Formats: sequence, structure tokens, C-alpha cells
Amino acid sequence: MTTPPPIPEISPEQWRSRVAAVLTRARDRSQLLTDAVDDDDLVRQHSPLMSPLVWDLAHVGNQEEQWLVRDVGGRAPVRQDIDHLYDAFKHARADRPSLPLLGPADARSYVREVRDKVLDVLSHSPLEGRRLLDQAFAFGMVAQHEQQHDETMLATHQLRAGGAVLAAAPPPPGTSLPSAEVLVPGGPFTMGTSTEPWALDNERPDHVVQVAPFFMDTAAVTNGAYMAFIDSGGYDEAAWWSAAGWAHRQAAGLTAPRFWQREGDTWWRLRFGIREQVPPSEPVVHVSFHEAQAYAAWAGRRLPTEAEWEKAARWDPATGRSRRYPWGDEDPGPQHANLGQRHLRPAAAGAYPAGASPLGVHQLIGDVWEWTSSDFGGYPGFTAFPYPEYSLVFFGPDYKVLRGGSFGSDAVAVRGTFRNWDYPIRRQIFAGFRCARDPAPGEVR
Ligand code: AVJ
Ligand code: FE
Repeated sequence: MTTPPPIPEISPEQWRSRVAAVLTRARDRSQLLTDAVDDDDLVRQHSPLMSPLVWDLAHVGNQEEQWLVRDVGGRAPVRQDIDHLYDAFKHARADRPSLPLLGPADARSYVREVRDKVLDVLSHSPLEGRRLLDQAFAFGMVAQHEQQHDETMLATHQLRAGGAVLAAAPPPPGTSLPSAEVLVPGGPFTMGTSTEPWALDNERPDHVVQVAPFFMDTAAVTNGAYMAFIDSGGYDEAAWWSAAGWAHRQAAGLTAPRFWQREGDTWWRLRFGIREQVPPSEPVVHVSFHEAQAYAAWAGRRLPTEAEWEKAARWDPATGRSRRYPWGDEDPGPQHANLGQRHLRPAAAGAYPAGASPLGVHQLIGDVWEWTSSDFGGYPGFTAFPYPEYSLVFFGPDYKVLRGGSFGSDAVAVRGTFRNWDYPIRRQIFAGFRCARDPAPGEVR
């Protein structure tokens, strides 16, 4: 049961070409997101929840400089003087616009200069002999970091006022699923990983978890289902909400997902500068944990725990083994999941049959991040690596875990074990949810 997924032996040359590919893909995305708007838009703060786009760009370069140029490469600093400006713990997002940040042209040339040095470091690094170097971990970490900020920048685009500047093809259409829910049998499964080369500290180590039998929805909750919750007065009925959720719903005046507007009987939404009718069959997105939890209670269901989510996503009933992804051990391809900002919206249920789990749960990876009922914490045996500010300082009851990635997440930054977290009131992230339930008495032997 604890047999880890097979990780093929990869030569240093193969690691180098893989690293170059993921770093280039991340930079292409960062450039697309920052070249899409003018300089005024780059330095402006589009929401107090977000940094100016030009901060994200230089922050990505500064992290890359610190880990790969200075630490891994042992090279002289490029711009040590600006470290403090791009330290996320020194200045809150709301205060970042008033810092003496690099302007757009300087930020662009800074990240280019850092990247040129990093490609040189990569070509000379033995990629072994230190934990940071083994299996090119530090390079994978930096590529994931840039892609995480690319998703954050996409969220900033969604908050930005003005016309559309991003475009993408629609995702594949939905198909009907044979059932709305499946039974996930009770028993042990292996959660987390000790072998996935670029898994971050909070995904480690692997450990056996007992999960009681439960039913998991085969698809995420749709806009249409969520409209029924609104129409039935769900936002006005305290009984569906937790105490904290209800207090927040009252204080923030929540009445619908973020970016929705009602006109008569029709729901409209703003999506990257386009106003459109809310498509009923797409997964709902831009809801807080509290809204997800209230919907689930209204529906007579509940959110899955993080362990339940991961068992539904990774556990293979044929072997008892946990796989890297719902579809198996292969890296995500376009047939498996809606990832990588290829489409700027979630896909309807059944759009990725090749990505389903062995139990028949669809679209666990991609489309929308899925809120779980679990607080963010360390697995038994957790050790912070390579720095406590990635995960450790966020452990505790303030943050809820989200799983699976969204249409805005890149394949390098999502896995069956990947863990995201945010405050339960946040809605600017591309978050939706799916429901689970306990078996009725006598329903499962
Ligand atoms: C894992 C998405 C919560 O954006 O705060 C980026 C990722 N950490 N830079 C975040 C991260 C440092 C992190 N999340
Ligand atoms: Fe960061």
C-alpha cells in the first residue's frame, strides 16, 4: 500500500532540458500577463488584495536570483539592494504600490538578467550533492513559484477594471456523467509523498491515513446548482452557515459569488473584462470557503476533508496504491485537465473523461481549486524545506486547504499531493468546490 508511484531515473542532461522547458514556459506566461497591459496598469493596484503586476514580476525574479543565482550558483548578487522590496513578509500587498519598486522597464530587464545567469548556472550545475540540487529541486521550486505568481497575476487581471486584454479558446464541452456521486471505500491509503521530485515541503512525507467510507461527487458544484441555492434564500438563512461564515456574510453583505450581478431573472458575470451570462453548467468559481460550506449544508451534504479529496484523487482500488494524478502516473496533458491558462474559464462536467480517477471522479485536477473542510497543517514528520516561510508559518486554523488547481494553474504547480491554502473569506482566487457525504445508516456494509 505504501509503494510509491514509479519515478523514472532521469539523467542530469534530461533534468536540464526539463528545467529549461518549465522555466521558459513560466516566463512566457509572465510576459504574456504583463505585456497585455500598459505601464500605468502594471504599476497600479487593481485591488488591495493584490500587488501591482510589476511587483509580482520583479518578485519572481528576485526569488529566482536568491535561490538559483546566489545559493545554488554561488554567484555574486545581481540586485541585493532590492531584496527587501520584494520580500512578501516585509510589506503587505496593500502597501506595495507606495514602495520605490522597479518600474516596468527595469523590472523586465532585471528578470531577464537573472534568467540569463540562471541558465548558465543550470548548464554547469552537477544537479546532485545537495538536497537543493538533487533532482534539480531548487529549479523546480523556482519554476513552481513563478507559475504560482502567474496564477496570482491572472487573478489580478480578473480584478482589473476595463476591457478584455486576454483571450483564449473555450475549453472542451461537457459530457454527461454516469452518476452524480461515487462511493469511496473506507480503509487506509497513502497520503502525501516522499518521492515526487518537485513536491514542496508541505506535501511530505507520505503517511498512511485511515478514511471512513464516504460518497464523493463526480463533478464540482455548478453555477446552475449554486443559483438554486441563491434562489431558495440560501444567503438569508443563518442555519446553513457556520457562525464565522454567517458573521462574514453579514459584515461583507454577500449575496452571490464575486463578479456576479443579477438583472431581473438573469445572472451576469464579469470574466476578464467580458460581461456574459453566467453559464449554468460550468463549475461555480469565486466563492469563499464560507459560501461553499453553506451551500453544502443547504444541499444536505458537506465539504470533503483534505484526506478524502486526496483518496478520491489518488487511490487505485485495483492495487491499493496512490497514484501521482487521478488518471495515473503520467504528467498532465491537454487531454487530462484544464490547466495552464489555455482556457480562461473552468470547463463543464465531463469535459475531460481521460482525466477521471479509477473510481470515476472527474476533473479533480484543473478547472477550479476545490475548498476542503481541513485546516492547513504539517503532515506527521513534516520538516520545513528549504525555508519556513513557504508553508510552516501558515500552519494553523486560520487557513483552509484547497486542492487540485484551476484553469489558471500550470501543470508544474499541481499534483495529486499539491496543497494550496487561503483564508476562508477569500474569493478572488479561482476557487469552487465539490460536495461529499457520509453514507446513510446501512447504506454501506
Ligand atoms: C501557495 C498560493 C498560498 O501565493 O501565497 C508564492 C504561493 N508562496 N510565493 C501564495 C507562494 C510564496 C502561495 N500559495
Ligand atoms: Fe512569492
